This record gives sequence, C-alpha cells and structure tokens, in this order.
Amino acid sequence: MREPAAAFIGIGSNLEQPLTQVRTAVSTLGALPETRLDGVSAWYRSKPVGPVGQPDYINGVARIITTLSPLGLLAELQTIEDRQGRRRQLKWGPRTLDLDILLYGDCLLNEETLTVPHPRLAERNFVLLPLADIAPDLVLPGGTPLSSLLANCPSGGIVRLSDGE
Ligand code: A4P
Ligand code: MG
Repeated sequence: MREPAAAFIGIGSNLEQPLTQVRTAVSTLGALPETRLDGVSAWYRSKPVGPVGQPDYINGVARIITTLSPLGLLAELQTIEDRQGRRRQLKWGPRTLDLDILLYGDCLLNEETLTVPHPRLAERNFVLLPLADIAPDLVLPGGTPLSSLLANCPSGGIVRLSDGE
C-alpha cells in the first residue's frame, strides 16, 4: 500500500440546493475507502467564472488523508459527482457538484486526465480563500507560498458564509 498523502479537494456547486450538495459531498468524501477527512473550510458564495447567466456558486475545500492513488482518487470523485446528478454538458457550465483535486501531497502530475496541482488554482479566489482556512501556511510543490498567491489574486465577487447559513 502507498504512504498516506494529504490531498486538497476543491468543492463547488451552483445547482439544486448548492449548500446541501456540498455538505453531502463532504460526508461522502469522509466515507471513501482508504481515506479519512482531515479538515473542511468555511463555505463561500462566489460569482461564476465562465459562461454568464448561471447561478452563483458555493465553494469550499476539504483536506483528506488517503492511500488511494491520484488516478484512483479522481475516479472516486467522478463517481461521487455522478451520484449527485452531475451532467457534463458545457465547459465551465452550471453543475450540481464539481470535485477537483487541487493538490495531492507534493505530486506534480501532467497526465491526460489529471493535472496536479490544479492548473487554475492560483487565479481563483474561491479556491485560495478556503484553502487558507485549513492550511494557511501551505507551500505549493513548486515552492510558492499560498499567502503570496492570495496577495496577488482578485479579491472581488466572493462572500464567506457564516456558520449555519
Ligand atoms: N482533470 C484534469 N485535472 C484535474 C484535477 N486536478 N481534478 C480532468 C479534477 N479533474 C481534473 O473536468 C474535466 C476533466 O478534467 C475531468 O474529466 C478530469 O479528467 P470536469 O469536472 O468534467 O469539467 P469542468 O469542471 O467543466 O472542467 P474544468 O476544466 O475542470 O473546470 P474547472 O476549472 O473545474 O472550472 N466559478 C465559480 N465561482 N466557482 C466554481 O467552482 N467552477 C468552474 C469549473 C467554472 N466556474 C466556476 C467554478
Ligand atoms: Mg472539475
């Protein structure tokens, strides 16, 4: 079996009760084989990046400890997306659930179906802010601190939801 790795999963939804969708996804993540849930950020409401006219998103990040391989984890995440009614239609279009592997330990991967770190991580405040909730001192595999990405990314279009919202 592999050494356990810490992986950060980006969670997003903007259809069919997004807050319920993302909370359900977190419990399902915690029940994956060879995996335990190790932290969850606050939830954020964010303006859509991509096609206009779609609803706002709910975004957050979970940290898991897993011995699944990166591709094994991706397959499990896609099964969860499918079970929560994900339809793959429009690139960056609305979705009931999106689960992205943001980071997997110190891995740098560039495979046909999986790029890690997630290629758009650095430019998205709806990823960086929740990451900072659970890993403020994080340094990316290339050596860039999360804090410097945050300092350079756009700050608008996002609201942190308070507990119970
Ligand atoms: N794939 C490659 N690398 C990864 C990775 N690190 N994690 C491949 C997950 N998947 C990865 O993804 C398409 C393919 O990417 C997968 O089959 C996998 O093999 P998808 O989830 O089916 O399609 P997608 O999400 O529409 O495409 P993409 O390019 O992943 O989009 P993003 O970058 O995830 O953007 N606005 C706000 N406010 N909040 C959001 O969460 N999300 C998106 C989607 C657009 N706008 C948004 C948000
Ligand atoms: Mg995706």
